[in-house]
Amino acid sequence: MSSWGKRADMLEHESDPYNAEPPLAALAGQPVTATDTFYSRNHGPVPDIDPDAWRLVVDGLVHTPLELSLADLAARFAERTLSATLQCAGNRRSGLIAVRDIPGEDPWQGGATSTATWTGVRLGDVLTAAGLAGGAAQVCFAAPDVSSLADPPQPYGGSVPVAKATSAEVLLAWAMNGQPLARVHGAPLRVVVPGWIGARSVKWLTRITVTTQPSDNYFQATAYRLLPPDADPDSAGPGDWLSLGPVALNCEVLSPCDGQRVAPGPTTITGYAYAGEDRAVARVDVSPDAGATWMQAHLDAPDGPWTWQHWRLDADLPLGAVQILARAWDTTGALQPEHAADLWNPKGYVNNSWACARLTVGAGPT
Ligand SMILES: Nc1nc2c(c(=O)[nH]1)N[C@H]1C(S)=C(S)[C@@H](COP(=O)(O)O)O[C@H]1N2
Ligand SMILES: [Mo]
Repeated sequence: MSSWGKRADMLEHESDPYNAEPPLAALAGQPVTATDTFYSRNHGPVPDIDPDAWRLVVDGLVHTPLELSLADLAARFAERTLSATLQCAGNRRSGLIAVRDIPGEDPWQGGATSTATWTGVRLGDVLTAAGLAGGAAQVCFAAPDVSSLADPPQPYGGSVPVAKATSAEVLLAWAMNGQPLARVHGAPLRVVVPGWIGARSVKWLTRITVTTQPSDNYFQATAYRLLPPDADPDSAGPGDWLSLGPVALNCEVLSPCDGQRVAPGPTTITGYAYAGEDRAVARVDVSPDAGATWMQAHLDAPDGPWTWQHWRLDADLPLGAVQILARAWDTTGALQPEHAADLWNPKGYVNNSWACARLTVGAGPT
């Protein structure tokens, strides 16, 4: 075990704040990610909240402001359980850094994506109890973890539009994979916004405020925005450029892994594909020969409408250096973009270029 109860072979980008992803092989073939394997992304120190003293405040543009304990939430609202994938907007940033350096941002590989079953109540049910008042357009989330990435430092926060917040899949979760939520994943209560970038699934939730405008928190207004390549991230201000919300179509090769040596002959290539909000994965193409020929992978059924899908293909790999490519299509007919170079952006978000694993195929020890 390494920090925070995670498996020993986590790829730890930072210890404080704790930022770590599993090796890709650990995600292979697992529709649900074990909690000790689930990536964790933090912008400040992990709070230690006394669940008995903790309260959730619901205020802003509501008819009846609420203050709820965990027991109140469980008693007043129906319990729901749902499988959902979380994906960080920085997932696969390492592929963008390979194009051009991105100072100050972690080089996440494709492991900043994981899936869990979440248990709690619908955010929509809580908002119904509070009663949305006229002008309600955005639902803002506030947490107590203070991040020095903002200048001056500020607690983490974010928001989603009312239409998403009141959708049935958006949960306030107190359990993950059937266990009480771990501290590092947001205990005692976090938001889970399936289909949207992980940044909106605010952990250690203490306040929900209904407003007319998106949250002015640094992590909503300034970070998690897609800037054009020539923009200066240090001078980009609140509200500039595109605020990231719904996840982009993406995929990754999980096994064999990039850099691995494998024996010649039949090999099962596996990976994940994920389409995010409003779409599903329609097809995954895999090329065992750097794009000269493509075959369609077998897609496993998803664990529900809000999760990734695993895929696999049996291929006969030739001797020598082999480059495996994978690319997903979604149900709107969109295909992932080919090159990371076309997607490079100053903060290194949304690398959804074709996945690639470079292997050495040879006899001898693998
Ligand atoms: N309070 C708080 N919530 C947060 C964060 C944070 O730093 N503080 N990080 C966000 C980001 S960017 C991601 S990708 C997910 C990661 O959730 P996990 O650590 O449970 O995997 O949490 C989100 N919620
Ligand atoms: Mo993230």
